[in-house]
Amino acid sequence: MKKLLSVFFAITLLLGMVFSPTMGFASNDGKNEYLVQFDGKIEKGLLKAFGVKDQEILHTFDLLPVVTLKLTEKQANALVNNPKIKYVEENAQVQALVQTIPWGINKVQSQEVFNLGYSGNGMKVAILDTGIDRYHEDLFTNVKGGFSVFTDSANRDPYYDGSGHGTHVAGTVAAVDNDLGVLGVARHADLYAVKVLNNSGSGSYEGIAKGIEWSIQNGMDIINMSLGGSSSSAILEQWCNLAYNEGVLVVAAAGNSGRRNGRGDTVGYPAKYASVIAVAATDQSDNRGSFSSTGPAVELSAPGVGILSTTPNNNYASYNGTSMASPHVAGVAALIWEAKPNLTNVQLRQLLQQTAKNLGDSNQYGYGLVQPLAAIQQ
Ligand SMILES: [Ca+2]
Repeated sequence: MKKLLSVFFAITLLLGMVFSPTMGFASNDGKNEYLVQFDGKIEKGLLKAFGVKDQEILHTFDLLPVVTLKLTEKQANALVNNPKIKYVEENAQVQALVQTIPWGINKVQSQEVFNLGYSGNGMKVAILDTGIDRYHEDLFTNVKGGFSVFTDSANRDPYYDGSGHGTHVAGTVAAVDNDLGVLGVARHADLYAVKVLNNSGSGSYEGIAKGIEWSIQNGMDIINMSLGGSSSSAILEQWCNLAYNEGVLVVAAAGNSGRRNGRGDTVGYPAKYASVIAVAATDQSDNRGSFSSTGPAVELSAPGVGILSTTPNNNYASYNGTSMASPHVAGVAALIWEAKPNLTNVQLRQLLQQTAKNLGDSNQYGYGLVQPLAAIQQ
């Protein structure tokens, strides 16, 4: 029987942010603002001949023969064809390019660690998920490779993410530091799209095993699995153990089956295996997300409520889930490992535990919130 897994998210799509393209200044008299450059000196008489009134000459520049004019499209087209006019350009609106830093990035001390000189350089992080949109404006410089376990035409491309889940997870690990979009925890880490879930967010234990095998064979440092199922598999556990014994740090979402009262053992697989770090989700006040799975296997906590990150086609959205928490830990691990390259994966894991901020009930929070600053300074 093929056991089906599903992604640990899908609770709420809080908001979609689309950065709109630039627009000209439109006005209600059918005229728009244009920048007009003369070939030679400014000739206001020429403008008058084209029907431009004095009050429609909005500005005259000093250093170049350029004027700002209010023109109809017809006037603009006519001016373009005059030999005394060099350029006619619409005065396009320039938008301030702004990069939003999602709250979770500061919560896990990414900027403080960056200021010490660490940003995940040289660390290879495999995102075992629905694929990564490698053409995303805020990811493409960091996506360095990929592999799909599927052979059908809809799912065989690891860089096609029909779900958006994998692209979101990837952005939390390593969205690029530029003037747009968001910022990842480890802004210079290398991302690898290992597509083990199809465009509907489903996959099999066999597929995950293939993804883990690829990750080992291709020298991945960290595996992030923001996925899981409720049934155990001895074979999947062996694959996780194999990766761990080969020196890979294996991080997974604890699951979104938590009860509101925080009781019970609801951690899914593979997070529940001893070789895998199970990550719980917290909010901005360091409280457990009410959905976050609980139990003795929970090892670390990270932001997972209202997490803004990348989604396909240059979009951004805010999701909830332990799927969003796990990549915060994967990113933090990349930062620490870059700073302390001689640590084994077992030592790195111990350091993550020892330096986490205690948040209370270990069944809900494990050792607590990951805090790389103390780990790096230790
Ligand atoms: Ca960015």
